[in-house]
Amino acid sequence: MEKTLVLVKPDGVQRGLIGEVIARLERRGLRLAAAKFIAVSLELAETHYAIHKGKPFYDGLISYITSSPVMAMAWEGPNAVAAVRQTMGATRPTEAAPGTLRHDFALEIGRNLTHASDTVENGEKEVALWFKPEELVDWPREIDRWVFEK
Ligand code: IDP
Ligand code: MG
Repeated sequence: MEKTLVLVKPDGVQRGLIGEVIARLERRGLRLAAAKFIAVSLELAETHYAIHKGKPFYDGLISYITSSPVMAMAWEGPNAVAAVRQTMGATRPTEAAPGTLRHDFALEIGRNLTHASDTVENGEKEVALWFKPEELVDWPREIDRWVFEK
């Protein structure tokens, strides 16, 4: 099953929006596969955001993500990566579509509430970076056949 990494970033945690993010993903029909509430180490932050190293916002991004705990989750389902990106909305909240999390709860690109993997390949890599294999729960959900066609 396709998996994607979701982080409720420090602003979402501080603002009490963990439940809102989870509720929207649950309602969409995605299935939770793993979750943990953690303080992000500098090492993990730098590995996770390695692709952005050298960009003007990199230092601010690293201090943002390590400033307060995050809620890290793996969600799964058919087209999970695309579905979650769509539910999050565009990176810049003022460009995010109404009804998306970033539109509904954020204003600034540097405080945009969530992270979600951007490709299927990165979904696999990021889930493996944030979770040990034994932390992933493979479970049959009673309603799966009413949400997943196959
Ligand atoms: P994404 O989170 O939508 O995948 P990316 O381009 O991968 O967006 O950027 C990672 C994160 O870096 C963004 O979510 C945002 O928090 C931060 N970021 C990206 N561009 C800027 C910027 O121009 N200023 C401040 N922060 C930025
Ligand atoms: Mg990204």
